[in-house]
Amino acid sequence: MKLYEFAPTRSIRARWILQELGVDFESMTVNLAAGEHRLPEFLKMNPCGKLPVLVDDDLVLTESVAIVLYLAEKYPHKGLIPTDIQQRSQVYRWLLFTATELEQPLWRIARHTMLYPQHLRLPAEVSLARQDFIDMAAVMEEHMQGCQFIVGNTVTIADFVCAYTLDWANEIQLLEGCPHLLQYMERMYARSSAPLRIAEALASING
Ligand SMILES: N[C@@H](CCC(=O)N[C@@H](CS)C(=O)NCC(=O)O)C(=O)O
Repeated sequence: MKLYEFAPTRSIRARWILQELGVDFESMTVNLAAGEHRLPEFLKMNPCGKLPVLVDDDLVLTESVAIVLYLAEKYPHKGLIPTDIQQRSQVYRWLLFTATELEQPLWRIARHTMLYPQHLRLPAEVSLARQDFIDMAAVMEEHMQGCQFIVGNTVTIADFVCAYTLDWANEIQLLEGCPHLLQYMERMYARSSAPLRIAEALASING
């Protein structure tokens, strides 16, 4: 298997599952800072020009959450996705909640603070997105009270995807009102299989 990745990005989600599964994989760095994701060879794999991409034999898979689901289903004996259909539906729920309700506000903030050209950035979008995140994080904060994992009593893929997303939020001081989420995220990153935190990954590419 090959993972096309760049350290401080959503490719952390895929790397985390691969490390947790203990699966051998080849890391293919695509340097976003150098624009390698816009080269024709990369665009043939992912026409969106985004990371991560997982290649497994003749499967070329994009979308971090799809990659995570694929890996958990490929190695069912590792138990990262429940076999019980109701428990599994809760994993789907929290994966989608994370990708739509938590990550999207974070992405809007990133676009309007760093990614869009200066003249297109809207400060009001940043304030709105921060509040959208805070409102949805409060729901998860409540859910996590007294819980070690998001679904049931064992770790699932929902935990890895969510912990990475909470680390992203923490980078921009959005977890200050969520002590349970902060503790949970730090507990997840204390696992021996955990990847670099975003700040560490950023430091690794900046030398
Ligand atoms: N929904 C996609 C989003 C992927 C994405 O936006 N990746 C970013 C890095 S975190 C990227 O490659 N950005 C390059 C660009 O947008 O030009 C996923 O979860 O895989």
